[in-house]
Amino acid sequence: MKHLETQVAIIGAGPSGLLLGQLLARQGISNIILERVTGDYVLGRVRAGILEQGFVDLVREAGVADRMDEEGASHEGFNISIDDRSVRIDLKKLTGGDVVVCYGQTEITKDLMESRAALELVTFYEASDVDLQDVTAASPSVTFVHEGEDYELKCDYIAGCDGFHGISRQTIPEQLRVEHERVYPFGWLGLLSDTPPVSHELIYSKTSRGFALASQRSATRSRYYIQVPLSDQVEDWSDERFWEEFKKRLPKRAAEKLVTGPSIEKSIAPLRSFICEPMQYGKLFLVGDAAHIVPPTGAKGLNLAASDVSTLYKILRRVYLEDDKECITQYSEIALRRVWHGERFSWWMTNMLHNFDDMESLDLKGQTFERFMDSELSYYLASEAGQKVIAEQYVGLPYEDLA
Ligand code: RFL
Ligand code: PHB
Repeated sequence: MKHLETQVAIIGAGPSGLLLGQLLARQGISNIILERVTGDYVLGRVRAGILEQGFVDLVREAGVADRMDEEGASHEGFNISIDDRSVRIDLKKLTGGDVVVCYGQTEITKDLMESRAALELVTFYEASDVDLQDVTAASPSVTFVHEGEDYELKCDYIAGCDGFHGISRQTIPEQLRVEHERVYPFGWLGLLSDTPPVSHELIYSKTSRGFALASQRSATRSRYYIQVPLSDQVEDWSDERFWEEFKKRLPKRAAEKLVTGPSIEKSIAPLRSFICEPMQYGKLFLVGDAAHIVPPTGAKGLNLAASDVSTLYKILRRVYLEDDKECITQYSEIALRRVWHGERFSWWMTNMLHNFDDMESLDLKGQTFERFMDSELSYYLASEAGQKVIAEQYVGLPYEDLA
């Protein structure tokens, strides 16, 4: 058994773990990251694209913003279309100046990985059998296996940044955990292609054929999604079939401009709302997808991960730089307040924009639910007050300070 020591052990090298590690290291707080898969595998996952201002600020504070500031595109608005009627949500005007930045999660992750390597901070990729020990004791530890060798990593605190399928959450005893969950009766089929985006701003499109989203990664790379039944497999969707269906779900004016091409990536993601309470147990803090999942309709998943990171970073800074160990008890409450708002917004947007017509699993019959949601969406889009409610949440609610 090899023995290691650090101040903060971080489980998972997704955006949550890497961003936290980078912020802590810049304050002289030592940390080691344990990641189950390879760095290339992490970078191969195509996910989020929209960053709130709070996220952007945090990346700047972490000192890894050069490429994001250079290549990220500021989006001052987005469009919601119902069949063929489009309404532009003018984020900048409706929020008094706030915008979002379009820059892929993959790129942020890459920037963070490169910075971590340059600073020679320790990351164990392909760490297996990661196990959390004594998380309520004075000195917890994490055991793991790397290249056939057993390790014990002693630490002061553990950040569980290991995503929805990670092991950290299971360390909180079942009787102390409350899990809220809703699984939606459809998924999103996403396609990435080197084609110019159909519109320079995102289009969220509700149609009788189902939902579609036109997003992008750059001026030459598009990211498009369509709502599909959960029973569909990626193999059921040739590129041709995808383009044909996607085009039908776009407003006419956009559809006419659609440029198609071969897919670089294509995958189906199930949609889920999930929250684990509390987000802390002893010296273990859950961060990001390890504690909560949102359906992607509100572009909130990565952004909620960032607000967790920000809260935990403020706490650990106070612990180590101001010797205040009491403040750790604030983590769960502060993080969860913002998480619930993001969850509610994502659930609401998902309900309003998807087709629930033939869904049997809802309290209300699918068609009745659908009619309520049609009414809800058209009501909010019809007034500036309604649009403001959408805009304020889309750009992201403020981060809360510690008490
Ligand atoms: P991640 O990215 O899942 O990373 C967790 C890492 O932990 C590792 N791991 C382990 N390591 C060691 N030991 C174990 N036992 C481990 N188990 C797991 C995993 O290998 C992995 O590397 O979680 P993190 O860092 O909290 O980041 C969360 C975000 O990835 C996620 O919230 C977003 O991608 C969600 N999301 C979006 N969020 C936004 O804010 N804006 C968007 O526009 C947006 N679009 C999306 C999305 C997610 C999507 N999918 C596929 C779920 C679009 C899609 C399609
Ligand atoms: C994306 O670009 O992948 C994306 C953008 C906005 C969303 C979801 C996904 O709401």
